[in-house]
Amino acid sequence: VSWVPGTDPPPTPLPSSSSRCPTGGDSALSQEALETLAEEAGFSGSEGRSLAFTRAASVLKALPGQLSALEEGQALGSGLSLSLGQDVLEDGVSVEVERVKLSERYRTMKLFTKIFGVGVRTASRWYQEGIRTLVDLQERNTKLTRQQQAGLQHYEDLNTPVERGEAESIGRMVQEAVQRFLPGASVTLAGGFRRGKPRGHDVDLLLTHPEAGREAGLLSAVCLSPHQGLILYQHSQENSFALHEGPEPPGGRDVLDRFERCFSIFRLEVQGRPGAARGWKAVRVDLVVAPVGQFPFALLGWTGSRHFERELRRFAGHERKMVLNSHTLYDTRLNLFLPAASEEEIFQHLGLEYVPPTQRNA
Ligand code: 8DG
Ligand code: MN
Ligand code: MN
Repeated sequence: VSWVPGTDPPPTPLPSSSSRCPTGGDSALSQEALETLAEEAGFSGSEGRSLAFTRAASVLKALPGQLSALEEGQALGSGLSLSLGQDVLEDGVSVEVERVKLSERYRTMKLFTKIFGVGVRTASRWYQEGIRTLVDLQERNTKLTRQQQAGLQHYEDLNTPVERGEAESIGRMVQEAVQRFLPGASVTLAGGFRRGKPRGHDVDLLLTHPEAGREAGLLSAVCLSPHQGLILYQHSQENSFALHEGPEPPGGRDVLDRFERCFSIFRLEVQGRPGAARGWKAVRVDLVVAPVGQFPFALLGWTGSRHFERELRRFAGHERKMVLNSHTLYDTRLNLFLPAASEEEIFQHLGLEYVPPTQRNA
């Protein structure tokens, strides 16, 4: 079975009344427009609508070349029409997207949620309190967590894309530190860079050791050791995954798994940075440690994209009655865990053709 997430045909045919493009006559429907609408829906707490727009955006990305408005509409399906609402359908999507982009709430929410450690809830509360700018935040002595303080302090750097070369340097730095504490341990670049993206918002590194158990505690050694001032901020979390608790992944915001991990900000030396007064840059780094037996699952999970993972897990559940997460794959019909020594084996268990990382960008 060959499967690309987000390209399933729409579950219901378009209603005949909208045999034209569901997005208005002017059809300035772009992936970017849909992503803006997804973001705005997320800011308003409408997760369902947000997901509908995200799905539509990735369907659009997967469609070949230029399509007629009708073909486009059919591919995107009626879920999108419902999410857009009748008034938007009549006025056209581009009008709605412009309205969103200009609205004070959207702009402020975007500004605040780009602070490391600030989610929709906090941003929304600040907006309601009348805070509008980063200067407001500082001047009003708003209560900030340690993470948010670091986020505010390094706001510009952390919102400047990380280049592949920078990610690779950080990978080497961590590799060196890891070798010192635990020879034989390995460091793998995951996230968007593994999917071949030239730049990203952070560096995702996955650590393991070929002998199960040896990896335990590795991260605190790397993150907590006085690391020549290389780490500007970090918060760590111990491994809390136990197989006997069953296959259900944990809940909680921004935590999709229970590996030992460290969310950090590194200080990366950079040479000849144009326009920069200093020779370094703050870079967000996620470090995760997986026992070797769970490594392929962790690698699959931490390679993303988020949308790909969501669709793959949905496929596993709906089509195969299996629970897939970053630790294991569990078959609920056979009542057993399906072990895997590579990502390829996970796809085999799911009855899917292997999807290489560069094709997981949807
Ligand atoms: P970017 O950084 O370039 O923006 O893109 P990315 O690399 O695809 O996004 P990411 O936010 O760094 O996430 C990479 C993958 O990590 C994503 O598919 C989700 C996955 N991931 C887990 N567990 C957890 C977790 O507990 N927290 C977070 N933030 N991400 C997790 O598998
Ligand atoms: Mn990333
Ligand atoms: Mn990350």
